[in-house]
Amino acid sequence: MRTVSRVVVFVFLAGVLFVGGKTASLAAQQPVLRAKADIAGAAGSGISGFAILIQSYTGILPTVEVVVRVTGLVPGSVHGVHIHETGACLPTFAAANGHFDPGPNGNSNPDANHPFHMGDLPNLVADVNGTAAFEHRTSRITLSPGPLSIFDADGSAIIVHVDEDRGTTGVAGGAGGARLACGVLLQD
Ligand SMILES: [Cu+2]
Repeated sequence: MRTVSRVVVFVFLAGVLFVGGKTASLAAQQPVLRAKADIAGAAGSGISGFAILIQSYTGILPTVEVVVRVTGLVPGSVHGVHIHETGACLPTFAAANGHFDPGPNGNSNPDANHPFHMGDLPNLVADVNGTAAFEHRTSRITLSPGPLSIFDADGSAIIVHVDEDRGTTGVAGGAGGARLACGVLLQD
């Protein structure tokens, strides 16, 4: 009986090592993809910043580290940030359209399906110097091709809002209201 248990344990461990090794080799084959955006407020606002996105893999699952940094904000202010569904900031920031949300709900209305859009991100909180930054890892988007890719036919942009994102559903302006700054996301 004891010998049988040892054999079972050995076979189990061998299986774990085999699967683990295969996972590691799959991850090694996946490219690390990068994207960036130069973020700017309206002319004369003094608001500027950047976003850097880096995709990596846990086994076969892609995740994206999103780093956002913005300066020129009112000290202590809080601002909603999202990936929006169109890669445009001109002629006005409205050109970026609604929140990036290819599915499964597929409703880019900022006041609906929030905060469950694929492009929803944490708030930026400005320090005493008016600088705000966050690092956030998400599995809601990819940089690589696929149904969650931010590089779809019309691209994507990152929007910083005037107000805090309160994470509400169905409340007008609850996702941060008017648009303070914008940056088109580009492959890096
Ligand atoms: Cu937004």
